[in-house]
Amino acid sequence: MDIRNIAIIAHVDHGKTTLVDKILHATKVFRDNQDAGELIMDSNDLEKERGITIFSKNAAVKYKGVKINVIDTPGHADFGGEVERVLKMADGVCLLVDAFEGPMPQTRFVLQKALQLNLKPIVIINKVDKPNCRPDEVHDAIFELFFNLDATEEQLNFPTYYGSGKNGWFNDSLAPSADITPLLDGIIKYVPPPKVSEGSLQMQITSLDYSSFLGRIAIGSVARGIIKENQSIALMQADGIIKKQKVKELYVFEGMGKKKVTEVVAGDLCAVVGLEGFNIGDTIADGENPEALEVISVDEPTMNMQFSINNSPFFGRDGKFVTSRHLRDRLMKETEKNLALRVSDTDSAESFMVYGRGILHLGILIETMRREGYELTIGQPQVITKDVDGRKSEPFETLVVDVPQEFASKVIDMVTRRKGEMLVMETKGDMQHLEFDIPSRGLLGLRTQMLTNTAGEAVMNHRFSEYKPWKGPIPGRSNGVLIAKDNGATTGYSMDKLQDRGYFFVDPGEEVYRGMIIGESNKPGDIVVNANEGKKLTNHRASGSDAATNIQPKRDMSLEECMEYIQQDECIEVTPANIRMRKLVLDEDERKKHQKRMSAEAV
Ligand SMILES: Nc1nc2c(ncn2[C@@H]2O[C@H](COP(=O)(O)OP(=O)(O)OP(=O)(O)O)[C@@H](O)[C@H]2O)c(=O)[nH]1
Ligand SMILES: [Mg+2]
Repeated sequence: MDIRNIAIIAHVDHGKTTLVDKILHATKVFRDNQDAGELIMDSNDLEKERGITIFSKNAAVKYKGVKINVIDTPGHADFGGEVERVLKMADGVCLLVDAFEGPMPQTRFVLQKALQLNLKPIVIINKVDKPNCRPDEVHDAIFELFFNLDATEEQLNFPTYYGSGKNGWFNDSLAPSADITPLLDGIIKYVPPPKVSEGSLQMQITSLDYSSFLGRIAIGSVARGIIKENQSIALMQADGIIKKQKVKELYVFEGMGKKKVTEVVAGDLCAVVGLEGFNIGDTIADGENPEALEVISVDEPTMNMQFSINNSPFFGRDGKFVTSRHLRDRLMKETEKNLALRVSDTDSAESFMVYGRGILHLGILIETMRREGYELTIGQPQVITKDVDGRKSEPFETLVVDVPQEFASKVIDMVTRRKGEMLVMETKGDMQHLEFDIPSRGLLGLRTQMLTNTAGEAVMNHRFSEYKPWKGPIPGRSNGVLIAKDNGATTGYSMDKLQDRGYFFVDPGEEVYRGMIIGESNKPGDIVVNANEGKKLTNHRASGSDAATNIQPKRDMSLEECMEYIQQDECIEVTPANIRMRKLVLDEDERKKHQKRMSAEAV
């Protein structure tokens, strides 16, 4: 059978999943009367809600007698390692670039990986329906990017398609076509069929799927030979260990799902059920005569956070799973499928250290857990330092900010104070394009500050670059917080009186507890406030509703915003119904003693 294996790669939001959906539609994966809805490939609840792809996914279609395996990849930088791995299954890539934004940090990263693996690139300039888009300029910028990434002569001759995934067309010129068939023809024409070598079975596991019925499923492309149902194979691991195992079931990709088959021949992608204790990078080889493929590395975590049981006064109010045993089991289970995640025990039986690739990576895990009914407390995210050539080193990232001219100096000032160094400053129309090199620590909390200081106009993107020597202290949050003095419901009466001290994260009438963070002060330094006072004389009025109309609406903080907001002496209480920020030590006197001890130790 004629096969093409392609991965769709791009910066976040440049339209990968929309394109894959259009490919599924164009090749009639659905019956004509079947309404599949929008972005069917983003199938997970959180993906649908946030409109982003979190897990890479396989689909397969038939076009003009050719089977095209399509891999949709996530665009967010936290999942870059996953993209790198699944590229191992492809022979070509569709590099999508937004016709307005042009190449962004993640465009560079994914293209670099594709070029290194010598995959055939097809460039797609997407979203040409956008007003003010600049497809020709963007084409030049992409050429320059290829050039800077040391593309070969042949790679520099990349075919380019233009179009709009949203409007359902792609053509080899800017003239709109009726549909996306010009692009499908291009994929068959330019992407080479899979290279298969002669010899016995070899398949590298590059991705995994998880099913509650079948357990862990190994996914990869069969590089050599044939893999068969019930076959005895050798699972060859990175450390040289070879395990004899048996293939239980085999699947190939078809449409959006999988089809059970009895054998898969080299060149096709396949999913293997029945293997135990495998890891990404392991080779499935012939049982008699096993030969391993080159090991692939999985990206190391760059950030950690402490996960503990919920010990707030509201413990157990709305969660189903609240004990340290629940928490531990759930975290350990997660490491079976979440590859870049690590979990370790700590000195305390009630806390675990969780290591991940960034705020979004960890945030998604926490969000998933609270939806399943878990309660937990999470601490301030910390970057993971490493010893590199005898020096304490920390992760650095490339930060790109596009901002209207008038805010440029503010942005530079903000980033520089967080130990960022400016690398590029270019004018693009009436926007300023800035690039920085900044420690990952400096990025924590930057987004909110950036949006406040640029009237919401800044567009910022960043991705991990490398470990470099520790940059020294970086200033934390500049303003203090408003801390609740007592347990109870807040009242409009007292919140109204406190309005000139700052703004609130809670509404009047909301239940709070002593030591909980209920707002931000407009000055440095934390203040403990009484937000539960009732108006003395009017007892018969419902507390909470009085004077509420004059109070500024609360600032709603998402989980990720909270993660970037809290400082070292603070934590977040996460339950199925609530996300609350609080002080680690709830009692005011205890907290003062604790601070004194900490500062004494620091001297
Ligand atoms: N104007 C316009 N918008 C588009 C086009 N294609 C996609 N979009 C929109 O861009 C947004 C992101 O599209 P997705 O397909 O989810 O992008 P993605 O690259 O898969 O994003 P991630 O998976 O999060 O990296 C959605 O709101 C789409 O509707 C297009 O051709 N024109
Ligand atoms: Mg997507």
